[in-house]
Amino acid sequence: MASHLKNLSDFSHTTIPNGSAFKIAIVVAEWNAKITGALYDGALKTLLKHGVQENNIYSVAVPGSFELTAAAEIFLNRQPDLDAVICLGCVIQGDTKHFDFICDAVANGITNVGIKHSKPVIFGVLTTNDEQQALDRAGGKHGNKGDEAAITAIKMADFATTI
Ligand code: DLZ
Repeated sequence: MASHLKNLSDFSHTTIPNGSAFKIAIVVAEWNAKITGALYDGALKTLLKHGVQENNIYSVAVPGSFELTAAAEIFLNRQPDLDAVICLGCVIQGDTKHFDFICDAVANGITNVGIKHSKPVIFGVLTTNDEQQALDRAGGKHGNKGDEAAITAIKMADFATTI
């Protein structure tokens, strides 16, 4: 059960829970595969580092980031015992409005799937102006957003099962 926090500092730097009890799916978009592959490697390594068992991690690929929403929805329908779904993609700005449509659709779609199933569905989608910005966030100078997505999944799975 939730308890009252003693002071404001309890909000900062919460420890990362042990993930050994959780079943987590990772859905990876194939578009910009060099980048999404690096996000995937980071997410997988981080889940394992925090105790998620290898046989409780389910990985699938979908063609593009637009498909992440449907894949998360299908996953949670077929496997309702999942504790979280991590969606990984990379959308790079081009000359047309495609970027805006995909980013809006996947952000709203992932949000709605999570609410519908009352499960954490994690937005691990890079939305960048160019490839270099994406590389910088997929194991480059700004870290790996796949790692962050994995930590968020564990924290939210813990939240959902202990609140
Ligand atoms: C079509 C398209 C374009 C132009 N750009 C990207 C992108 O930068 N990143 C990405 O993940 N996917 C892209 N796609 C593919 C769409 O996500 C989707 O797969 C197609 O529109 C088919 O539904």
